[in-house]
Order: sequence, then structure tokens, then C-alpha cells
Amino acid sequence: MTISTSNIPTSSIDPFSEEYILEPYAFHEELRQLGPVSYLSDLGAFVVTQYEYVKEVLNQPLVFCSGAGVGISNFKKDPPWRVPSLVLETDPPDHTRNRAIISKALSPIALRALKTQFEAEANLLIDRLLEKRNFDAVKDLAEAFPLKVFGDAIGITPHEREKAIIYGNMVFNGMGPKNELLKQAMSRADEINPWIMSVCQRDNLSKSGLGIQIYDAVDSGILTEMEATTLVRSFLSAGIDTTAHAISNAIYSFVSFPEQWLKLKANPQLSKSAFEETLRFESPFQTFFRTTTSNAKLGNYVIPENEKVMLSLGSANRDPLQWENPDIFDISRITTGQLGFGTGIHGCVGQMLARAEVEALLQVMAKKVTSIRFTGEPKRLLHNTLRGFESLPIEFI
Ligand code: OVV
Repeated sequence: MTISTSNIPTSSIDPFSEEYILEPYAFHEELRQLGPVSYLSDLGAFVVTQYEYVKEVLNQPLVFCSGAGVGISNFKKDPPWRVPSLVLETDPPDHTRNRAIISKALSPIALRALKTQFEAEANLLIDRLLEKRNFDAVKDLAEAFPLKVFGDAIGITPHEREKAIIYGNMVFNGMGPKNELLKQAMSRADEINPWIMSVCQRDNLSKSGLGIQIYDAVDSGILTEMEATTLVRSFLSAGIDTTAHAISNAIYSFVSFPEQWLKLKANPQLSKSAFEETLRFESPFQTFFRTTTSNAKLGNYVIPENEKVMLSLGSANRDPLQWENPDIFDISRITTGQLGFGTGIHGCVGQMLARAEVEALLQVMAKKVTSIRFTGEPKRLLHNTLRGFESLPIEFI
């Protein structure tokens, strides 16, 4: 069989068009039909949408690297807008060292203690929202919960914490092309950039949170003070908006599939698989990019060196070759292998913490909330990377 760079199918689909962002699934299907990889002529990048090949790319981190950025921009050609992440936008051996430092802070013992706090806060929040009855599930629930519990877990100051949402928006919209969404997200960069670096400094972190533990690596001579600050920043870049949109997407999915809500209420233990199914069905982190470090074989094709490759996790998670009835939200399905957290050496390092948060919340909701309904039109978020909602007006009874 011939292996060639020239016969890769081309598509004029623009994954950053408003149409695609709002409803990507038919476009995913069209791209999956084209084969393991296609070239997006408008974007000037390759795209991988089939489950098998998204996974294959993620499992070859040296051929498909992260050090040149995981957005559309190639750091070798365009300077990054922020100090690059020491874990997301880096490759072994630096990545290995830095990830191990974060992993250590997220130990199973630390998570066990946090779980109790998450449950207590979930109870408080859901009680308050049941009393309020009508509210915006995005601001008042999906954002409020991780801002409180994750912010406390990391140990950042409660003062102006909502700015972390704005920062997350910069990070994730910043992975897209220089479109209106990116410009809009970056409009407060001059204020938000120094703010985020300041909250991540040693002296501004609580003595009992996970953030300050990163500075142990400075004390043992492994990291510089600035590197530790940048690593703490990763917690806040990756851990708030993503979880918030996962919560919004779970609520939206339960209202859209009411029989699944009844299933969860009948068995709150299903909150674990409900969260996994939400990540599969409406993956908050829809896409990221890799950069080829050499000619890179994929199926019977070869992607040339130093090219950007877009990976569609959202598409892989609905690939009919992998999933039965992929467009149905079913919390009792076996979700093993869903790629919402990525996989391989860059697979989400905070996934156990995210699970502890959302499972606690869904369990409390299943026990305390009888019914959820929309009281207005849900407004989808226009965003370069994240799938979620701008607002979800709902009623809790
Ligand atoms: C997984 C993720 C997303 C966004 C930012 C970062 C990580 C980071 O390390 O900065």
C-alpha cells in the first residue's frame, strides 16, 4: 500500500465558524467519513476525528508534540501570548518532572479529605438554590461550585475569584485562531495576566491548600520560584472553566433526556457514570492541537513535519465505530475509554479531583432536587475550544 503526504483528503469545513461551534456533530460525521486525517484548507491545519486515530495521536507524544503549543498557533513561528504552561505546553523530559510535582499534590489521601468538603459545599449550594428556585445554572451553579470548592482546594484568595473564569476563557479561546472570540477574550489581558500570576505566588496562597505544596519543589531545589508560580497557574487554567462547563452540560443533558434524570434519582450512585457520560456526550474540552516533530504516519497517510494537527475529542467521543447510539445520552452505558480527559502522558492530571467535585454535586442534586426545567431559552457559548453554555435559566423544585 502506498503511503503519501499528497493524497490526504482536503475539506473546507471551518471548525471555528459560528455554525460549527454551535452544532459540530454533523461536521464531525463528515470529517470522520473522510478517513483518519484530513487537511482543513481554510485553517491550514490537519484534523483527526475518528476515535481510533485521536487515541493513536495522543499515544505518540514525541511525534505529535505539545511543546509548540496545543492551540492552532505554532510557538516556533508565533510567540505565545503567555509564559507557556510547564505541563500542558511541554514535552518530556521537562513535562515528566513537572507533571510528577503536580501529581504528588493530587494524591489519593489529599483527594479523600477534599471529597468530604465537596459534599458539604454541594449540600449548602443545592439547598440555597432550591430555596431560590429560579436561577441561572451557569453562573449560580456551574461556575459558583468549582470557584468555591476548587478555589478553596488550591488555596487562592476568595477576593475577586471570578477573575479565574475570565482567565480560563483567555486560555481556551487563546487556543483558536485570531478571530473575534479570541480578541474578545483577550480584551482584559493587561489586567488579568498580572492578577493570575499574583494569586499563584507563594505568599498569596493559603498554608493548607494544594497550591502551596508545589513550592516544596522549590525548597528541595527542583524548581525555581517562578516555575512554581507557573505550575500553580496550571491548576487555575485547567481546573475551573472545564469543570464549570461539564456541570452545565450535565444539567442540559438531564433536561433534554428526562428519563435519565429519573434514572439518576432512582439510583444516585449513578452520578459517577453520569459524569463520564456527560464528558463523552458533550465534551467540554472539544479540541486541542499537536505539532508533528517529523513526518508522521497516520493510517496510510503521512503528515509532514512541523504541521499543526487538530484533535477532535468531541468527535472521537461520538464515533459510531466506537460507541453504540453515540448521539444518545445514557448514564448507564459503559463509558470506559471516553476521551474527554484526553489520554496518554498528557491525560488530565486533575481528573480524579474533577470527578470528586462533580460526583458530589450530582449525588446531592439527585437526592434533593425533584425536577429541573428550563424557564427560558438556553444560550450556547460561542467559544474556540470549550463546549458549554452562556446561560441556562432553570427552575429547581
Ligand atoms: C489542561 C490545561 C488546559 C489549559 C491550561 C493548562 C492546562 C495549563 O497548564 O496552563
